[in-house]
Amino acid sequence: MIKRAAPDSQTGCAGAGNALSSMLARSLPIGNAMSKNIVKPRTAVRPKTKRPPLYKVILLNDDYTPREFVVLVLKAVFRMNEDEAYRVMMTAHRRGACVVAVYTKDVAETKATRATEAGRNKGYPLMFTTEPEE
Ligand code: TYC
Repeated sequence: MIKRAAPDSQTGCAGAGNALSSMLARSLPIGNAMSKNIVKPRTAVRPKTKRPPLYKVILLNDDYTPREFVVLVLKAVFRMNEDEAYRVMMTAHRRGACVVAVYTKDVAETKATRATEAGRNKGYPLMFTTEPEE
């Protein structure tokens, strides 16, 4: 007789033992003492599927950075094509700010820093910030 441990109350992984049980049953001769009292371990393996929190990169408008330079930076750092970059630049220009893209915290901060530094290296006040999404 094959016993199964109680299903894990946190995961509800009651069915996970089926493959193991039938494998053991097949590999042992019927009536063999080894086929008795096989207990599935209670520690069910729970796959980690939680997604990391995401951060927005935000482009801020200013009165000095040339439009073409903003487009250049958006293409280089955020891998945008000409049309995407132009639209994002114009949205920031008209509304004061525009969400450029969403990444994990590390990637968002690295890209915002690189893009801001690209402006600073040319003497422009171009600014990218990050903030948690929602
Ligand atoms: N407002 C700038 C100009 O008129 C262009 C610009 C657009 C600068 C967007 C920054 O995020 C920005 N030259």
